[in-house]
Amino acid sequence: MQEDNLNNTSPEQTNNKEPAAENPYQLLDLKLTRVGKWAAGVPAVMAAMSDLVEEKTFFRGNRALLKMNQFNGFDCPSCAWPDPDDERSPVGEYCENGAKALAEEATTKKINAAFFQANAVYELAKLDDYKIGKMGRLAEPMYMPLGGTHYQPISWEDAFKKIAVHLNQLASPDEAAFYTSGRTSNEASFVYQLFAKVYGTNNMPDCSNMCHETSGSALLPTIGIGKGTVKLEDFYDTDVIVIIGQNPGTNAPRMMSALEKGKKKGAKIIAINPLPEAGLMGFHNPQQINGIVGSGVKLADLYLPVKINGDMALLKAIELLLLDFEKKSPGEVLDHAFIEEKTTGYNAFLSQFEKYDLAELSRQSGVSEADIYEAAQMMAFKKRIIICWGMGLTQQHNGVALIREILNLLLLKGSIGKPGAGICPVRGHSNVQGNRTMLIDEKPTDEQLDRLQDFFGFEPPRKHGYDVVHAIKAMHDGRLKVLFCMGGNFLSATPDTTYTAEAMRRLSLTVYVSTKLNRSHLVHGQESLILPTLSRSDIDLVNGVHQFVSTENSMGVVEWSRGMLKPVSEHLINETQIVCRMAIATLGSRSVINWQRYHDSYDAVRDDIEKCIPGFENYNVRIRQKGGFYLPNTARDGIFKTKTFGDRAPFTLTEIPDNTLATDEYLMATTRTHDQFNTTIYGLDDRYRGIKNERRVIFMNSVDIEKAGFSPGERVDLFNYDDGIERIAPLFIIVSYQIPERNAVTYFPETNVLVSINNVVKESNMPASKYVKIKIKKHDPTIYNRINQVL
Ligand SMILES: Nc1nc2c(c(=O)[nH]1)N[C@H]1C(S)=C(S)[C@@H](COP(=O)(O)OP(=O)(O)OC[C@H]3O[C@@H](n4cnc5c(=O)[nH]c(N)nc54)[C@H](O)[C@@H]3O)O[C@H]1N2
Ligand SMILES: Nc1nc2c(c(=O)[nH]1)N[C@H]1C(S)=C(S)[C@@H](COP(=O)(O)OP(=O)(O)OC[C@H]3O[C@@H](n4cnc5c(=O)[nH]c(N)nc54)[C@H](O)[C@@H]3O)O[C@H]1N2
Ligand SMILES: [Mo]
Repeated sequence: MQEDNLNNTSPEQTNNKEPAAENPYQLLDLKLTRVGKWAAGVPAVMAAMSDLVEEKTFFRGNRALLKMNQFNGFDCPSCAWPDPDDERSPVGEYCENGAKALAEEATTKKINAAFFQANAVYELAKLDDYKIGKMGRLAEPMYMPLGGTHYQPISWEDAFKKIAVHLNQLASPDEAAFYTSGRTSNEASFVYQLFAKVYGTNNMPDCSNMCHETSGSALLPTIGIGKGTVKLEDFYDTDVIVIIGQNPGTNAPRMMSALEKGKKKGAKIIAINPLPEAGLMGFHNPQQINGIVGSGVKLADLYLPVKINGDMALLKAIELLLLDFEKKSPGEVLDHAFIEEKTTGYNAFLSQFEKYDLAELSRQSGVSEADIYEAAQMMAFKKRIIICWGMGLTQQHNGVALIREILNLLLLKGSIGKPGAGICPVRGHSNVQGNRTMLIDEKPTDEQLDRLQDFFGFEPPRKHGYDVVHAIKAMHDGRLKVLFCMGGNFLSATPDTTYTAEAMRRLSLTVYVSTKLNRSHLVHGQESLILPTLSRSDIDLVNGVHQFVSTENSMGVVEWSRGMLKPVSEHLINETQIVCRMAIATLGSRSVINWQRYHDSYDAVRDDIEKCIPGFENYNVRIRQKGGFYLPNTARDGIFKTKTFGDRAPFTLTEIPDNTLATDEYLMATTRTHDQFNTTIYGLDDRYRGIKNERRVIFMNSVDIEKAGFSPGERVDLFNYDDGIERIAPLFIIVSYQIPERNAVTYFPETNVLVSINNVVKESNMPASKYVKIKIKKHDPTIYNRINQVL
């Protein structure tokens, strides 16, 4: 390993016997720059290009960029924002962060057996995630034997045999779990879930369990579908767009073009966020020359600086005012015909407002009465409202209730299920929505299972399986023994890092199908396999035929995707083939399914998806049509087919949470920088928030900094005490920022160590990683001794 890599190791972590589960506790060299008021523009173009140069893939990468998100190209591996149905920019239908994602996988650097022979896992774990990711693409299958210190090469054949031996010796199939991150294609996902079910378990935790599970839990019982209802074109002709708990400038940058277009047609934008994110405030469209050099467009007409978890009070305050306006202008604010015909529970909903008072709601939300009034005014006499949300809501302990409150608001206005109106949960991973549609779900419904049973003639397991949080607990107490991961970075993405690392080390086998090395490979089970695979931009040849896969975006469009880069190694095989070969090795003659047929052709997979999942009629024909096809969405058409409420959407009664903090406590949200994709760290800056070259920062309000006797730039340690356990994240730098008092923001995965495994969202069981109670103390250089004790 190179010298400079070792220099980044913190001495304290080298004392541990196990490979470090966390990034080195070491600071880089923080520089503060101006906080951005605009997103994209020239710096974004420059940043995108510089990542390609750094990854030594400029020409390869640029050629690929021109194909990304084009009708005949491949789907961007970054976010799930849809591509325009009609025209696509010939210069490039991508954004800065899409280009970074591509640079990350298009790199020609690779790591193979010689690399693993030269570097013990223990040594690799001393590097930070940024350096680990920059090592290059995984180039051949690797195996860690029991008690081993180095991964060693293994043939594909032997790797599948090892998996088969482990899976077949378990006392029950429920001792294995099959995780999915959200990049896996529809074809691979379908085959993967089918394998798990034929093998005998519904233990299919997935990244949704940390992402939009909350949205699904809120919506499925209330509108009959767990997805959003709007299309891209709805943004182009609407009255009001609300963006709450989401940072589009960084995490869905192509959404900005849609917002710009809507805005030009007269839509007003309201942004609700504890941070004044650059991407909410303004936008320079890098795809238009005047956007690169000109003054850009102002986006948010109104910015509401809500406190962390103050959203419930804010939403109720807006509703209170709407009801008040309605009294003054009867029939002009609420849509009574809609309420009468399509909803239920209106009277009970109304009666709760007797107990609410605007001044109190304003105090609880942190937003001034005047601002709340303005927001309510902007919506009161408009009929078409779109509400978008992201992790700022779904990762709150009351996230399900929050999303139902959004629905309450739209039901009052009759603003769902018609053009220019509705809900838009902005999905994360590029095919996370497709994974669910393909039945990657720990709680499949009986109808879904019946269809599989009828078509394939096997009896799928009916018992619900483990989600992410349940899986970690089951690993910890020995109920799970094998964890198979289709992509992702299970250790770093999940909460309570110390606990989760313990849990993972107890497994008898961990298997990772991955494109890049990450920390989960280093904190592994007793035996471990790394299976390298093709990425979305790679050419996927099966029996000499250039294959394409399909994905579903955030708005339910299924579209094809065909890679065009030469793979970095001849040892890479695609995810579908990995599953089929694992199935053949594990199930042998026990299986009624012809895995070889799927192995040899994605068309065969699509033919069978069509038979088992509604909405995919004529899949192989329609997927070849320009732009793909929309999946059916009853709620979009204004039909709410719910189990409990018939054809009506219910108003839900929700509570305002009590967010009282102890005098030295703060409420912390963990979030993303502009330079990462989840646990993949592209760079060490967070340009729009004015941070350069550091990730161990904590954003605090200047009043809090002063009250606590700290100063900006000071080094502190962070603590969480949920469940009576001390959790420590050492060595962070205070950055004074425009954030509500008693709130703090840090980046994940570094602060996942502070999120208790029991701090979950009610009903969806997601980690509440944007609602973490912390204490902040001056940095104590002896703190590391205490961490070692905890470990
Ligand atoms: N470049 C890039 N793109 C990505 C990703 C990435 O990591 N990098 N990740 C992908 C994935 S998997 C996902 S799920 C999405 C995530 O995209 P987002 O949903 O935008 O996720 P975050 O950045 O975690 O946080 C969103 C916002 O929530 C705000 N927030 C925090 N607490 C609260 C609160 O109590 N109330 C309100 N109203 N707001 C709050 C934060 O200030 C932040 O602006 O992006 C996807 N796209
Ligand atoms: N504290 C905190 N924790 C969070 C969040 C938060 O906001 N705060 N956000 C949560 C959210 S929204 C999500 S979605 C999860 C994300 O959790 P994951 O999806 O598990 O994590 P990623 O970092 O996206 O996974 C990155 C890894 O995926 C592999 N990979 C990339 N592309 C491919 C591919 O095409 N095929 C295969 N097989 N592997 C590939 C690479 O090896 C890479 O290292 O994290 C969650 N964790
Ligand atoms: Mo996500």
